[in-house]
Amino acid sequence: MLKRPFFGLVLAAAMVAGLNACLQAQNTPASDNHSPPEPAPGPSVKPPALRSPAPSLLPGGPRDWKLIWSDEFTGADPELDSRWTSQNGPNPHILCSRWRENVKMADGILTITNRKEKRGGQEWTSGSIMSKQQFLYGYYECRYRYAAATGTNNSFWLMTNGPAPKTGKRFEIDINEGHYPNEIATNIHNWSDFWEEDGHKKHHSASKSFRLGSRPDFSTTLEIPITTKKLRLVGRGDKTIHLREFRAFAPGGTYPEANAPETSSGPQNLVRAPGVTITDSGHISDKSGKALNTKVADGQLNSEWVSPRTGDKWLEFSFAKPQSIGHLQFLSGQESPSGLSWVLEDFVIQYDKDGTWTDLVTASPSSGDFNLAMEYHLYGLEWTPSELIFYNDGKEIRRAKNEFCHSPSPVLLSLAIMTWAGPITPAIDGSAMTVDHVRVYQRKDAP
Ligand SMILES: [Ca+2]
Repeated sequence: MLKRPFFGLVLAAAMVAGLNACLQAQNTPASDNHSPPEPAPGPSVKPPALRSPAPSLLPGGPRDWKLIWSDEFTGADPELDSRWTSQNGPNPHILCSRWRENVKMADGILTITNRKEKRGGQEWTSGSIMSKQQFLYGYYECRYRYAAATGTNNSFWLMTNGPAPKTGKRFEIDINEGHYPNEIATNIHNWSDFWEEDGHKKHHSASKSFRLGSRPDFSTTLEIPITTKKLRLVGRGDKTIHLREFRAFAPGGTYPEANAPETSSGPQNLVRAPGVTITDSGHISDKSGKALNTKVADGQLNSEWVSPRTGDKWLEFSFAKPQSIGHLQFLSGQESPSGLSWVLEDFVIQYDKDGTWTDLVTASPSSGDFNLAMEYHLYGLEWTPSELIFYNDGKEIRRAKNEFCHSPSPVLLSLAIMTWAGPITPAIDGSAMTVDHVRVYQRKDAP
């Protein structure tokens, strides 16, 4: 998310401090701990009454883990500065400067607020904090709620800070860069090795994002644009795909809404450019027996490609030469007098990266309208010498090889305003990311 580490200070990991002795995470029954507050037992508790902490969801269960650090945000606001360092200054690569004044600890919740105000040479303000302690392998968990506005990046992340690591590389692990209303984005960056390409400084990163819930209109702006000759959409599960239009755009500029027609003045849909070949795994043909896959790229929102119900279901776009792509979108489903059906909710978008199909976006069906700003959810990472395993509400969502993340890192909680998190609107003003807890565990048998 950040181009450079934004703090110059180096903080050695001291002995474990800040361990919240009252935390009995594993033994606390699951509950929505925000209504109503429960008084903690015992005569020594002073008001305000402590809420019962929400339980952690540890990989394989609590038995194998010990808590080594946590913040439940139960103290008074000034105490935050004993455990965290706040950013205070502008961020040229995003749309906001970030300040301690935008961060508040009260009643067991950390609140980071976005404001429309000119400060630090930018039009918006927000906040970002970094733990003073650093940690290595273990399980990292944060329970939080997104700011309820598009264009906001609600992140829980790790990044090396200080001198170059003795082992591995400088790295950034985005456990979640959350985007309202329903996107979870994970990323692993190598910040040691760079090269020049098309006049831009590049680095290795491996991102994967997830959409919860289902909508007929899907769109995503890629944090890091890709360059590829091939792109494909793969449907999963036994459900016919009705794909009405698929669009890929070059990075930058203003993209149309996925459920709105293209305009002649807008950016060019790269899959409709001359020289693009569209193939598919099979399709339900029209009466004349003609292939219908070109209907996903004919500029018409009501003409569609219909896949068979079972078997492989994919649609592939091959470009005549490599294309730089910064935004993807599609419109699925079929509208009838009885409503919308056949919304594509279980799919992967992949691109050809050096001859291998590589996942860009994964979506899975889930019930209801997902709004990650409405409820608190758990975002977790198990970091081992060999793997990085990402979790959402205790469910594994991504597993990647750990190729270079082998040195201690602080924990960061950051809110940002940025175009690749969605449209920038006045709704951002006053919106807030709220954090209930952040915890770091180690395996009991860790060396
Ligand atoms: Ca169409």
